[in-house]
Amino acid sequence: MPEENLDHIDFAELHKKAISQPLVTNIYTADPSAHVFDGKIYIYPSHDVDAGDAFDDLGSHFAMEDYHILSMETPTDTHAKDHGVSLHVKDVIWAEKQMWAPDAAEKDGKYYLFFPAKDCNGIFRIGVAISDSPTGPFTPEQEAIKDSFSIDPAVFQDDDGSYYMYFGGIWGGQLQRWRTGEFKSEDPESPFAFLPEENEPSLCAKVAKLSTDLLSFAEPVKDVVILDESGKPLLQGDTDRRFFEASWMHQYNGKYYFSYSTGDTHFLCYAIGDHPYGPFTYAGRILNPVVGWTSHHSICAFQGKWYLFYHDSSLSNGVTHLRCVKVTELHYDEAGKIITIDPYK
Ligand code: FUB
Repeated sequence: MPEENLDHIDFAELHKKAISQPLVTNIYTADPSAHVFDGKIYIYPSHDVDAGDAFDDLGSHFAMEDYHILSMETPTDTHAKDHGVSLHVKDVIWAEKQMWAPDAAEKDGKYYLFFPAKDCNGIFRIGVAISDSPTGPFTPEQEAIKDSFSIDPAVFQDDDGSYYMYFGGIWGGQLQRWRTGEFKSEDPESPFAFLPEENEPSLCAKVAKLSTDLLSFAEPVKDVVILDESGKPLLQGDTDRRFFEASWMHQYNGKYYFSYSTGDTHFLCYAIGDHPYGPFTYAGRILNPVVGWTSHHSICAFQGKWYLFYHDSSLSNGVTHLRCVKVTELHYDEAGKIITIDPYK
């Protein structure tokens, strides 16, 4: 992920054109996972910091150490409340660094924070921490979720009360290193080793049903297959459409919408299926590229309207790893297609 050349961007103009503004400005935030708990919006973001690490394709410059939870009375508020540190990496025994994009779920009055971090071997795992409050503080489990790997957990509650975790990310997210079911540690400096060829089916996000206590996988992980219009899996070379990272799942009119980032082509896209496991058929773009290399999101309904929570790097005038979370309304057409959003008018 090369450091971007920002010389061509007029940031004063960009701020004016932005369709929405940062929800908090006291800290840098990213990867917003939004949920409605007890009638209020809670946002579970990454907390971006500048730790001085050099830019690289592995994302070493994303050196986050803790999580802050944000809340809003309604998505039309211009600012969110920052509830302070809810979990720090120093309190997670199994984790060493890089607290990347989290998500949360509620069950029976308890709140579960799911988060990826690198362990002391430099391998991304996914952990879980529990609280009586949606804003924490969260108490982490002693070990990462058994058989978890890679990044970007997104936990979806289905109508029947089952919970599913979607996860994974390529390049720095290490998904390609798990293709055989075991972690490949050779050639550790290259994020491109072990990727499929361009004409092979693309790497898939992963999904697993969670156990009833939400602390483990209830089954072996499965691929989240995305098909093209002719029913064939998207290819690795189809970089405008294939999965890269940042999974999310929501339901609309009885269909399951799996959404994700295309990473190096910077789109948020979605695919529609009839079951939480898919398969899903590619359906289009949700958000065109934002300022900053990464794009990440969540989709959440509130009082009959739908909202896209997303981020860009506008608050830092374009610094890739210093981002800010935002929200905008999202619309569907009559056929259930999401109308593509331009982040700057
Ligand atoms: O915030 C670190 C990483 O950047 C996330 O895990 C990715 O989804 C991307 O947003």
